[in-house]
Amino acid sequence: MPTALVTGASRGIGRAIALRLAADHDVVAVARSADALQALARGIEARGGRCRAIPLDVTDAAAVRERLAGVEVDVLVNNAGVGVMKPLLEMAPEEWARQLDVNVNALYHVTRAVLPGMVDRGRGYVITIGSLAGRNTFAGGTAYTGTKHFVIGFSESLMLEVRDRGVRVSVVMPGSVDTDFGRGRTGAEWKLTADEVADAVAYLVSTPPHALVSRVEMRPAIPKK
Ligand code: NJP
Repeated sequence: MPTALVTGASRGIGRAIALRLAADHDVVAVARSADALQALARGIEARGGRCRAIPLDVTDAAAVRERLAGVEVDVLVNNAGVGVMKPLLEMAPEEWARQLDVNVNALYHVTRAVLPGMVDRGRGYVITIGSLAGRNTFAGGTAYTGTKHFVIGFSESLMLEVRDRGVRVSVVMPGSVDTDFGRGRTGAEWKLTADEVADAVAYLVSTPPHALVSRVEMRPAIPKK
């Protein structure tokens, strides 16, 4: 069974991706909330799957190196992310730094930890959850949209670096998804669901090794009410 490591698997989109990939992968679930990860692991195991919970702050470079050392990963889903939507003039230094640390710097820490193994084995898949905010802008988005623009540059450059070494790289860019992210869950029918984003990830993983869908943009298809 191949192994899929999902960051931010304690809730929201990451949890949905972990549950979806568990049907045909051993899951390695990463986030800071140990209890939520244990609950996820129990849920996956109750369905006959396998899940290893690794409580970890992905912004802690040393901890990422130490905890992920020796973990063989076939599919990495860089999903952990935070968003503080407020004007620059109101944004505290900690809010700015946290968004860059989780959405940008952690991509280096986590990907750098597992990519060498993929390259050595000549196969692997790195999927990063970006956002339509990675090509749009809005007031209140200086940090968040900036980080998600970065995600596209990161993902598509990495794709060109490793695609001829058997490793595929894709970015999934959803619009609004009904999770606890940012301003929080609304139950609004027009929003995408976390399961729909998980479907897109599962689709990418299911594509044949010689085919690479490197960018997926997805948006709600029903109008806002
Ligand atoms: O967010 P949420 P989503 N170390 O808040 C984890 C993008 N996106 O699922 O550590 C490790 O429910 C946190 O775990 P914990 C978005 O930019 C979303 O909606 O236990 N993990 C939790 O599992 C992000 O990249 C929307 O608190 C850390 C997870 O991240 C991805 O989708 C739209 C961490 C966040 O769960 C998932 O967002 C869009 C750390 N330091 C893109 N800090 C949307 N929801 O509308 C956080 O276009 N996490």
